[in-house]
Amino acid sequence: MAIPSFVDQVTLHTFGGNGGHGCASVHREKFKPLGGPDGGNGGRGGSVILRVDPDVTTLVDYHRQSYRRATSGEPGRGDHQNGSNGEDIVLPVPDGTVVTDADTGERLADLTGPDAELVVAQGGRGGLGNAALASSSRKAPGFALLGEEGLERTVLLELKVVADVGLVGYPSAGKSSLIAAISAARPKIADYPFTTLVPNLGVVVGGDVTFTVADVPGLIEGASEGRGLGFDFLRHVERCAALVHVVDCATFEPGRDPVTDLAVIESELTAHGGLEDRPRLVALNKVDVPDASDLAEIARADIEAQGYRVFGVSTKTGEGLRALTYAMADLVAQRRAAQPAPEPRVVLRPEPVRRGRSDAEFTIARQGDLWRVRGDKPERWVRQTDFGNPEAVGYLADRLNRIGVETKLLDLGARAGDGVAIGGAPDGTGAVVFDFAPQVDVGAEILSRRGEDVRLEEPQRPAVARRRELDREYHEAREGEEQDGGYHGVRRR
Ligand SMILES: Nc1nc2c(ncn2[C@@H]2O[C@H](COP(=O)(O)OP(=O)(O)OP(=O)(O)O)[C@@H](O)[C@H]2O)c(=O)[nH]1
Ligand SMILES: [Mg+2]
Repeated sequence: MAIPSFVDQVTLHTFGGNGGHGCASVHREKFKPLGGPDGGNGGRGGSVILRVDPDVTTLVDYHRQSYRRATSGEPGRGDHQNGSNGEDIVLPVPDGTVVTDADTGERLADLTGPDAELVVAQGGRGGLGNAALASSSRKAPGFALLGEEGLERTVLLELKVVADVGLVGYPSAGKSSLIAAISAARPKIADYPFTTLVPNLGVVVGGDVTFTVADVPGLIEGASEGRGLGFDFLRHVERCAALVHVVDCATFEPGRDPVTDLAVIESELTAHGGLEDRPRLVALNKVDVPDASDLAEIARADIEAQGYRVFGVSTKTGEGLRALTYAMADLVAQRRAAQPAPEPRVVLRPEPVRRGRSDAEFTIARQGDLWRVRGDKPERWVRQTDFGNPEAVGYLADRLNRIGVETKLLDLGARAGDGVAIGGAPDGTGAVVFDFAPQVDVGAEILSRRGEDVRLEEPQRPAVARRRELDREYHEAREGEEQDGGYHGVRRR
């Protein structure tokens, strides 16, 4: 299939850049062996941004190239050098582009107005280097935070032309001719059907109202079932304040006359739906042709009886165009008065909802045999952790404790050794699972000292290991005695 030159619906895959990792480094200088941590921060990943550009009228670029990736941030380096940020990529889109999340179906934005923009795929944050992680209690961190991955999002872009008045009618009724006659637009006009393949837009001045008019490709009976060019193009008149039926009074096609044509187009509009409340005008066109003028006069009474305002016009001679233009301007002005223009939204950033207050920073729920911790912070912290580095894991534990995850788990009845899952998809896949090893006092039972994490201990020195083993045997033996007064001996691994 040939590549089309106009596309008004496209699926776009976007990838934010990854954040650069922080760097763990120690300053080195002659005669200063302990120069302190000097690892720089990673740069943030670039974002993919959609921005309205009035010069762009089609989504065809994204049809040709539907994967767009922003660059990643650079990692930090020693000597306090921060990594550079990844570059954002800004994708120009036409005014009136509606953006929907392809996975959830959520409407993300309706981009109207110049420079309206949407950050579709946010780049990841860079990780802090060990210089930034140093504090009075942690003077020389031997770890840095990882950069976060950029967001990935697949979106459906849909162009809905932003026009005040929409022209509808049979092919060759003179819709494009009407736009050409009342505005400076110069759409293609020809005497064969389906000359117009993409909507044309024109700016019209009627009295003191300036408004835009769009036509859509011609409709025929059965367009809703896909005949002709179909009726999908009607989405381009969905935003219009008013519709104008352009009716051809000079056609010799059998079975066609203004009243029937109008009824056919109306039933296509009904099949499309959502346009019922839009006021309509009827333009009986081509009255410069003598027979057409007669036919228009006969049809007028009938159509007016149906409640329409009717205008006999000729785009050739200009007859009736002034009255029609003023009537359009009136409808536009009424609509504008009824709905004050919404505040222009400039930057939209669909980000996960922030849970700001400290009591709502995380939630814990029992899921199967796991305790599932959810919350922006805990999930982000897990992503930033280099699990190959025990010190980094300890830092994570400290951060989680600081917001009270451990206390909450204990309150809920979690026991040492229970699985605790953080992050991952809503169904739990991809989460990081820990064994719960509380470090705070639980009654008289102290599992390990604060600042010490039994899970992370390196193989111990033989003497220490032997002492602990003896301790354990003793306690197990005592427990056995207390339970049933007997001595059960000691199981050995
Ligand atoms: N005599 C006469 N011819 C007209 C008038 N308006 C349009 N035409 C002719 O009708 C034909 C179709 O006009 P278009 O403006 O291309 O019609 P359209 O409704 O845009 O048609 P599609 O784009 O195919 O749907 C052209 O040959 C025009 O010159 C008019 O007022 N009088
Ligand atoms: Mg046309």
